[in-house]
Amino acid sequence: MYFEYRFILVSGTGSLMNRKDSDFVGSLRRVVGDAFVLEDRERVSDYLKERRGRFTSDTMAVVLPGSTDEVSQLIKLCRERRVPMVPQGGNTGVCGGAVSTERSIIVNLQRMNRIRKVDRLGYTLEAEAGCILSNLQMAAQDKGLYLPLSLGAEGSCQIGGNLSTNAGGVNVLRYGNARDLVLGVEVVLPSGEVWNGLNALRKNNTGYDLKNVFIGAEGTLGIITAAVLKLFPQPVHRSTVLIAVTSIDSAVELFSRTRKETSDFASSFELMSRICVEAAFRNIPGCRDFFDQPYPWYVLMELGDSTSDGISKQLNERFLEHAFEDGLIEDAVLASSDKQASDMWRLREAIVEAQLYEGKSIKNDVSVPLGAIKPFIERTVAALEARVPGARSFVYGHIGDGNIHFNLSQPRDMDGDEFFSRWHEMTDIVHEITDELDGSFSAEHGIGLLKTREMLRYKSAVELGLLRSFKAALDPDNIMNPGKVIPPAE
Ligand code: FAD
Ligand code: 2HG
Ligand code: ZN
Repeated sequence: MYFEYRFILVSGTGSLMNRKDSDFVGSLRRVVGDAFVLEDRERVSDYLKERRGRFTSDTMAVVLPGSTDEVSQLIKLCRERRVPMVPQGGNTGVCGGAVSTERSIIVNLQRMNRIRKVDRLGYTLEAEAGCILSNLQMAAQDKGLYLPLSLGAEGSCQIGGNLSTNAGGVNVLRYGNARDLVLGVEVVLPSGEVWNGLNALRKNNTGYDLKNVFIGAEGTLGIITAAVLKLFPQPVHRSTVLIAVTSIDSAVELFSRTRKETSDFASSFELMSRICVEAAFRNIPGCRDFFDQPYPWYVLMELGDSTSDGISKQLNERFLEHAFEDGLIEDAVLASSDKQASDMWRLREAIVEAQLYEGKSIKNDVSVPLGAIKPFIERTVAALEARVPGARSFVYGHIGDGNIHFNLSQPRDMDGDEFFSRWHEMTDIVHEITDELDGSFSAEHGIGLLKTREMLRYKSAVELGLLRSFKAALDPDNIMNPGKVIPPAE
């Protein structure tokens, strides 16, 4: 047994740590250097934050390695001493995947932030896992290229975290999610061995596609230390439009039409319900209405191209004209400047923060086939209203991908803790309807600690068995982000 229950007070931290823990932390210091092992409670507090206030996080130490070799040495030490480790990027994940226990160490990749190469001819970028997503976008842009992965947290999330959660975002429609943007990865396995899978090839048909085992694994199978990403031509012309519609049917029909009429040029097709934009107007400075009357639903659509003449605007105008003629659109504002387009995006992205001001919230991130979006929303709103009268459904999301964020805010007259005590009752309603409509209970945010219960419920025994065998084969000592993604056997 590794832990010895003779506690000492670690100077200046206010936390209790036994002698062996402190020897262990000393060995971590020898790998990365004293400055890069954080124990002081104040300094570690940011790494322990959990956005939803749903889980409590603690740690023996936060370790900041500077190279793949240091990650490898850290893992070997942890394996030898059976100390669990929690890989961490920008800590913006929303499913508790980067939450740690007091006997685990957090390995945050922030120092591994070198962009190794931007290949203008091959349209690829190679970077270390700790690079902030928006820095990679800018590095591509500096070379006239485009990294399409884009999400509200892009100023603080790391590419390693994006790949580990297989993040989606607002451009999935045209460019795919994080998984689709990866050509190669470098991973340090739970054995400490380094797998260098950093190829930049578009075609490499040599057996199992191992990189995909690590993408979306949420740090349970190893630590991603670098990746080669696909780049695209930088869209130099964009056409952004905010459309008001009266029904979900119209929004879905519009989406189907835009694919054909704009020749699949749409990169984003986002849905927002009135309650979401009202919360943004109320709570987030600078958000304003673009129409002179309220509408129940809004669609934010963007087209982009890199042709010399710029065809997006023309395609968009023609599409809108036809849709008006056919009575699918109530009103629309076509952005006439970059500023107006970014104000429209600000409104969309403000919804996440705006909901924080509306009391406690329970978030669901589901996907259903496009034809099932309307019945999904209608059935779920009705079932929830019947079960928890007054619960407010914030419905928005990436409907071009069939991905709905069905977020509930506490009834105005209900205590927040009472609302939270009914968490499973409400999420079960959402997930049962999703399942009946052949959807997924987690479309883009992953599983983390938050949805292991759903894994047990909705994944078949065969699938759970496969997941457990992967985990056991790669991480027999269960030191790599234990408790996340894979539910314990019943
Ligand atoms: P973290 O939160 O630090 O970690 C997430 C998981 O990945 C954890 O399990 C962690 O252990 C693991 N991990 C992190 N780095 C590594 C690594 N190098 N190797 C192995 N495992 C690792 N998500 C979407 O999909 N679409 C959105 O549109 C979207 N919008 C968002 C908007 C806001 C405002 C916020 C706060 C979040 C949003 N998210 C969205 C959630 C999204 O999953 C994360 O923002 C992002 O992908 C996580 O990256 P991170 O670096 O913060 O990872
Ligand atoms: C978005 O689409 C993100 O804005 C975050 O996926 C959603 O926090 C959320 O519910
Ligand atoms: Zn989203």
